[in-house]
Amino acid sequence: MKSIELNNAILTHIKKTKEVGHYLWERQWAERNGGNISIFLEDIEDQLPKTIDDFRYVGNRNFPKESAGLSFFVTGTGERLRDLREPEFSSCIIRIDDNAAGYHILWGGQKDNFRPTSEFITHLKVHLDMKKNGRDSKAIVHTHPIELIALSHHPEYNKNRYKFTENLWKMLPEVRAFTPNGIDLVKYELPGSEALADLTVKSLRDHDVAVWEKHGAIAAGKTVIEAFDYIDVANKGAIIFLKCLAAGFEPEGMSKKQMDEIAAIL
Ligand code: 2HA
Ligand code: ZN
Repeated sequence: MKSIELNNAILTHIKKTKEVGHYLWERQWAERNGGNISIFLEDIEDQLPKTIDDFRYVGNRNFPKESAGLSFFVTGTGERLRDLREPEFSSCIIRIDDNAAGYHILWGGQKDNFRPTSEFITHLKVHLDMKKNGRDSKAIVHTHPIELIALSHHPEYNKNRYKFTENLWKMLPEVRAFTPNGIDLVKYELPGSEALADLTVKSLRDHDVAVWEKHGAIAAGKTVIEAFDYIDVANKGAIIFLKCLAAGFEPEGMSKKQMDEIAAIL
């Protein structure tokens, strides 16, 4: 199968993606094929051979028109993030064609019927929105963090997006400081759907983490490590919150004054 040579920048991205895949598995946030990762490779154009017609092509897609010609590193559907030890089998680099009607697989995906993640439409729409808004967050991580998901089942707190962030921020100064734009709760939608993609785009415009009700969390960062960190910090808030509830008391939480003090030094 034809494949491009990877430059150092892409090799570094893949190394960090493997590192994060390992963390997700260790955390039990990546059961079976749970979770997916993508990176917008804005600068790959100069790596491409003159003609890419003889690279594997997958058509009959209907991507947003603005995605024409863009390239992405993305994990595969049905693939285990723990298998990122062998990324050429479980992930790929694709370039969307000039009509946004399909893509060429430029590297990886070395398996029959390999396809990018089932959540690709969400990844793609978030990448396009970040690009449009001049945001420098080119890496996206979706995973299944246990405590954030558990809290999204809470019959009271899953009704109030503001309370959701507030409760997590109040658990630990670090949560307030390192998710300064908050942790949003996105109402349940079918995994892989356009509806979920559209709600996620809106949510990540002004939050650091979007929690998908009863499903998982997604964040974007300059690197996959930064995207992972947002979710990790948010989940720490959920761990503390749930531990207090499990011990039989509602956590007191930091006061408004204490939180405002932190906000003032950010
Ligand atoms: O990759 O996590 O949301 C499988 C999923 C779907
Ligand atoms: Zn998922």
